[in-house]
Amino acid sequence: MSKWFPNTVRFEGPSSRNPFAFKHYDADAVVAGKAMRDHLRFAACYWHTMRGSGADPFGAGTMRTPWDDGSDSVENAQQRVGVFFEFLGACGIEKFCFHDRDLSPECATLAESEAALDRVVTTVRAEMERTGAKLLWGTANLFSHPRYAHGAATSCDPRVFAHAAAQVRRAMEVTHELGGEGYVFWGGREGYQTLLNTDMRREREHLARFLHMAVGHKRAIGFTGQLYIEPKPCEPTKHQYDSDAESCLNFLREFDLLGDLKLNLEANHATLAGHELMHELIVARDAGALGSIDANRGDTLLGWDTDQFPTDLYLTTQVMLVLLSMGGFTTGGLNFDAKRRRESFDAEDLIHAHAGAMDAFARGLKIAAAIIDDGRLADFVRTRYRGWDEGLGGAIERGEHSFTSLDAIAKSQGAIELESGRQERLENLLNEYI
Ligand code: XUL
Ligand code: CO
Repeated sequence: MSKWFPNTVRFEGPSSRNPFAFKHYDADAVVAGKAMRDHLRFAACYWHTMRGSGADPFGAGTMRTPWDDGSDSVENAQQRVGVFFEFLGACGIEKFCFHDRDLSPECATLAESEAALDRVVTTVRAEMERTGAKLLWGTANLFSHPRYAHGAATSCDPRVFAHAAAQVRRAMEVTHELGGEGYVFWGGREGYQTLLNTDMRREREHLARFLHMAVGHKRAIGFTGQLYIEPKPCEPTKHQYDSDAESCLNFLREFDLLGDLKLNLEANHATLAGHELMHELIVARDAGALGSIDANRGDTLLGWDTDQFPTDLYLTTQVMLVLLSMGGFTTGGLNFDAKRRRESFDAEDLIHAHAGAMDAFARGLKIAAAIIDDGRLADFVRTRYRGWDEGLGGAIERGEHSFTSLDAIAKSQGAIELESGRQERLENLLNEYI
């Protein structure tokens, strides 16, 4: 039993009223031909879970972390790692994600920071071996330190580009050493606050150059994990170059990187971009680039990245509908890039937050599988587009028509009578299962 997390969450079924039990997530239960754990591939993130203090722009941290002595020592960092793996075990989470600088402190020089990281990674490796937990992806923090004020790969100062390259180099090696299945690029400060001081063409080219170097280094060290880019439109900068799924795909195509990077899509980032997460997922899926998901949500009344735990069954159902439609994750997973509210400061709140989100996704999985099994939703869409399967539509799709030939058809085909889109009926169908 864990000292800090004495309640181990296990599956008790939908009638359980135990706040420390799963009502729906039963890791071994088979849904749509696969165990739930293999569909959902849950991961906890180190940054919010272990390093989130609860501080906000108006107030200090509130989280109670009695295991943490508050210092920047390597020993304290190692102690935290042990607590994190206890937490994973208590919650039944089998994967995790980290930034280099969440794990270990930033020191006076790059070499010292690397040495500190190596020591903490030794503890991480030992804990992974002890518990069997796996690394979903790693990343480097290229946004917190003041040197990144103007960006990292897109900084106006090439010395910053070099520092960022060195940091990613080591973070990628550590990810590889720990058997990570992926590596993420999120461009926290890769954007601008004002175009008056910004050479956007150059900055985007530099970002592409940086990513090509990352691909080169990945090959050089024999890392076979998947590289991802994580779209977000803004915050901290006014505009980020990786704004949304479509702009990332355009960027990757423009700079010949689409074969090497997939997308890691985050729910709250989609909201900030003015999209539904389902839209982002479908854009990526249709380009063969849906890699992984940062599972969280925003708040409709707060227009910023609140990173709340996902508990909305409509959201989890939509995610699982798209995931099942593409046959599920390969290297990716559902990483809870989510933090407790500032007012939920007890260690046990970490458990409630993650367990509830896992249950919400387990229900989303069961609901989506049932909707697919039912078949009416897919049938409706198929029938709606049936005009394109043969005859006129088939010929247009095959490229057999021109404006001239269609002009003749349009003039002779008579009045067009449309069929209803039946949105409300389809929403009711979803509710039959939710
Ligand atoms: C920030 C965010 C990051 C990335 C990894 O909004 O989502 O935590 O997931 O750098
Ligand atoms: Co994220």
